[in-house]
Amino acid sequence: MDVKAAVAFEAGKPLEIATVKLDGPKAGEVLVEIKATGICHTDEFTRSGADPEGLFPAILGHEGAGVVVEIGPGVTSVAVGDNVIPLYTPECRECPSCLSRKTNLCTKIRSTQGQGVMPDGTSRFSLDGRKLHHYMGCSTFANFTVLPEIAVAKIRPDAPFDKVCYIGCGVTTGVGAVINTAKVEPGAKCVVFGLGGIGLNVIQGLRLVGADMIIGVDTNPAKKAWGERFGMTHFVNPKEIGGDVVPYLVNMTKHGADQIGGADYTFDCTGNVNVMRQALEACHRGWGQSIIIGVAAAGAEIATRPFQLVTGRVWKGTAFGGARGRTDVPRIVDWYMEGKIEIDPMITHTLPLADINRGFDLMHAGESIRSVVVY
Ligand code: NAD
Ligand code: AHE
Ligand code: ZN
Repeated sequence: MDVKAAVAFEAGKPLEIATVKLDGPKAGEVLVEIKATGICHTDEFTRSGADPEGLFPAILGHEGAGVVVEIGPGVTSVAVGDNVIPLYTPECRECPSCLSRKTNLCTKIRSTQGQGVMPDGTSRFSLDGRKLHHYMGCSTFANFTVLPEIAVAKIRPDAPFDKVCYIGCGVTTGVGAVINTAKVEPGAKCVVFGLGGIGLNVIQGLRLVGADMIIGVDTNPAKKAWGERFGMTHFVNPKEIGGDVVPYLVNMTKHGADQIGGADYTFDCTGNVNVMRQALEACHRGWGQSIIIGVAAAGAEIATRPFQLVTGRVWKGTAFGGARGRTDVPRIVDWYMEGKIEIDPMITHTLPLADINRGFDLMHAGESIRSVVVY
């Protein structure tokens, strides 16, 4: 069938709108009509050429929501007409990782997903006979896409596509990093570095679990008002403090008789390896945990003195907020529908597919939190 897509032909170039060919679902797969998709910084990371796994030409996009319009043989967990959110982290419930209960990183289809193809090794997208790669197993920058049934979460029918698409990545990543990865307890003192589409969701996750001190750090002064909107209690702009941000944060978080400072939990939501080091070193001696969410460019490495870890700080990472998509995503949609978490104010821009490059420009300019393409 013919579908409308934004194609990344080459690294670093704007996406091009094209009518491309999409082959239908095979066994265990579903055809989904994508109704809306967010634009995440990770799409930009790959588009720019910074992603060591990036393949071109490709149809990017991994933060969508839509409707199942056709199912392949053997599909049992979803039916035509179901509303779904595509999952770049699938949940097969039978691979060693799923069965371990220690991680959400299902391995069932990860290798073909990284090669930009479906589990049978083929791409279903083409243009004039030329293969187009799938992206993160989702390719939501097309109005129809094919996904394995283990890579869709069935959601309630009354949830609005143009809002809950954000649960396909940003919301779940931020809120999940707090709940699933860090397991933050009420009363905790926390620091969030980078108040964009992910960091603001970390902040609302911290508010949800009852953290006492929620310090937001961002070099863009406009992010102060944004952080406060979702529960941030203090704001630090590293460019305005006239010194190193680490001792500044340690001093802010001093508590207890010994007056040793440092946060209980810190989160990197920038993808900058220097910030990741600051986030670790701003943790409390003996127990502070720093969670890396940001994705860094090919070749980038993190560093710190081993002393930081010897003295009890913990460095962790999280993908998709540690969420098991088919199980957790429908629950997060419920939280949104019940008013437990906010999404609407973070969706600052809604665009037609034809204007998708504007969404990337707004991200670069720091003007958007989330831009959503509505088909
Ligand atoms: P974004 O561009 O919306 O936000 C980044 C924020 O960081 C901006 O507000 C920016 O001003 C701020 N910033 C930049 N440099 C800074 C510095 N030196 N100190 C403090 N703040 C600084 O991006 P986003 O969509 O929120 O994504 C954030 C990161 O998370 C990206 O690297 C993205 O690829 C990654 N990500 C990871 C996962 C995961 O599963 N691990 C999921 C989604 C996104
Ligand atoms: N391809 C990159 C890795 C990028 C990465 O870490 N992606 C996250 C999701 S970011 C969503 O916005 C992820 O899920 N990682 C787990 C995985 O298996 O990729 C690189 O550096 O190679
Ligand atoms: Zn993302």
